[in-house]
Amino acid sequence: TLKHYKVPKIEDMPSLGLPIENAKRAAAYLAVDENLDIFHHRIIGVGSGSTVIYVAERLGQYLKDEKFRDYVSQFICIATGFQSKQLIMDSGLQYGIIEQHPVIDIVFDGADEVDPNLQLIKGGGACLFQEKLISTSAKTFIVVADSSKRAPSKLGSHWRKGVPIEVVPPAYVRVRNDLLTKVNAKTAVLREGGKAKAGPIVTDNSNFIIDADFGEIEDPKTLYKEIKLMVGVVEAGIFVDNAAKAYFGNADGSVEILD
Ligand code: ABF
Repeated sequence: TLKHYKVPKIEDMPSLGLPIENAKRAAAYLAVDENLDIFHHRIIGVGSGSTVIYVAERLGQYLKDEKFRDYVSQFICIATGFQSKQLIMDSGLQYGIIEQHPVIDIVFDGADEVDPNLQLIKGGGACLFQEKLISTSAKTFIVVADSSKRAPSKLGSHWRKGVPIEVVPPAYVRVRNDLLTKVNAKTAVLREGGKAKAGPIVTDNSNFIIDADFGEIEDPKTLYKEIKLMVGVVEAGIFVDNAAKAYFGNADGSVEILD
């Protein structure tokens, strides 16, 4: 269900003057305010992307607030990649590793596309493996995004870059062929790196990313299983079954909540 707009009561929410940043910040702040149980949660997952920056910012504000400091300073924050590890440390929060904390109380992460059933495409930032590991290790997984990420109906109708798939490097040609011939991808492209396009992007796990376009995806769960079974595939950026809620921010600071 999609609930009505809510305007977050955030006194200290500065306006950056950039509508998209206001949208991301509103979603992130409200998601944290409504879902983080400061007194009982202890292991917190911090995802990747530009919206999660504001999740870390909000956690940092709680850390500075003397009413909450004693609790928030005890949080152990688990990252989904290099960027989120930096965010955690820059906010003054304690960083921990999933090997030591395999059960996470709550995770906040972004998405590239969210359908009305809370199914997601993720991995535009190439962190999908750790995002999958952490979101499926969390008791509660909350998505934060700007409202452009909302797919009106089926996944694949909206995010034009296809499904990101992490592959072990020597298998990339094989996986690309399998995607085209076995699961009818329209295109399957090795993601190239950086501005200079100097070779493939290399993930935090030293793997490559293939972006496979399927157009509108009829059955995300089945497609996910088919891709996962391909030799050389580490993870696919289709997330089904585990997001509890999604917060979509708008430029005016209002937020839509899907749960
Ligand atoms: C991560 O960052 C990804 O799975 C997704 O690709 C991206 C979303 O980023 P943003 O919040 O910048 O739109 O969460």
